[in-house]
Amino acid sequence: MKCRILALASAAALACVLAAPLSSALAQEVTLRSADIHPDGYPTVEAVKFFGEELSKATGGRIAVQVFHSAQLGQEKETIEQAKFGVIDLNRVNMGPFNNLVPETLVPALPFIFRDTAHMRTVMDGPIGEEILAAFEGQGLVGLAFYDSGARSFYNSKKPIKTVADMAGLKVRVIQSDLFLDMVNAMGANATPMPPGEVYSALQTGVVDGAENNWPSYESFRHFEVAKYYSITQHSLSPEVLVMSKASYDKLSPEDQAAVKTAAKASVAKMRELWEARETVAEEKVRAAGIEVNEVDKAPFVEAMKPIYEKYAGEAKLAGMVERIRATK
Ligand code: GTR
Repeated sequence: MKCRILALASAAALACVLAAPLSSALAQEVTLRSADIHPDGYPTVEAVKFFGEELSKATGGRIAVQVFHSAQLGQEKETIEQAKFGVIDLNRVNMGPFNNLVPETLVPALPFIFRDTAHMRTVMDGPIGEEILAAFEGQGLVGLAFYDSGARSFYNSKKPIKTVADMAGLKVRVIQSDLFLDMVNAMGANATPMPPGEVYSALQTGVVDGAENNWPSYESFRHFEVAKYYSITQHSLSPEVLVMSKASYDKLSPEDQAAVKTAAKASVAKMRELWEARETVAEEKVRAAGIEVNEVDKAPFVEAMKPIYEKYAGEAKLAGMVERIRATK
């Protein structure tokens, strides 16, 4: 509708005055819906909010992000499906629930693949990280950024795990990933895949004896109340990932797509800051609550993982990635 005929004061001109600013505003404003199972205030939730603020700044307020935290949109397997089909626009999840869908995500989730957090960050910030992000495309997703997730260790309600033999017979909840299932079984325990939202009551009722996670999740899911033996195996540094639905991404102009990628990268540094602070606070909090923590000699656990590497990283492409990660200083 052209608005040069205002002087005529016709009904059409009036409609033009009333409608134009509103309709153009509506046509341009987009709110992207993002899912996270963690509660408000958890570092992943706050990092995605920060991403949204950066994106909003870069687009003059045209694009905003709303984070639906606390599994309001479902557990991770469900929200991955929603993102694939464009029902939601963004999803922050761990590598684990992607393992069965995107083979490249197996590599950073492999047990003991990274020497430490600095090594993990260097790899995920570099060409291997870019290759893994690109691999989401085959699932109707755009990989945007990796976030820290600390180190995952075992905890249970029965006893400290000091040796691989201590794992025998323990019922351990794992992420819904065949890699995690086989990893825990190869250590001699009985793995049970389960969405995170069901773990507290499974621990409480004895459906499982233990699980594995980093300090912030152990604290935030309140698993320390029902599984007080935390054994520092640090067997996985499996990072988090922020993905966007390709259907939603393709609706944006190339400039806005670039703004999404830039804002996502900017949120990585923010996440690292938030994560480090939260790790310390969470560990202090659970220790003060009276949990029992023990150090573990990791070498026998590393040794027990050989068949896992053969099964999950035996194929040439993934084996090559493993080699390149090991060679990364
Ligand atoms: C957390 C991670 C979640 C989820 C959870 C789990 O550390 O942030 O995305 O994967 O672990 O164990 O299911």
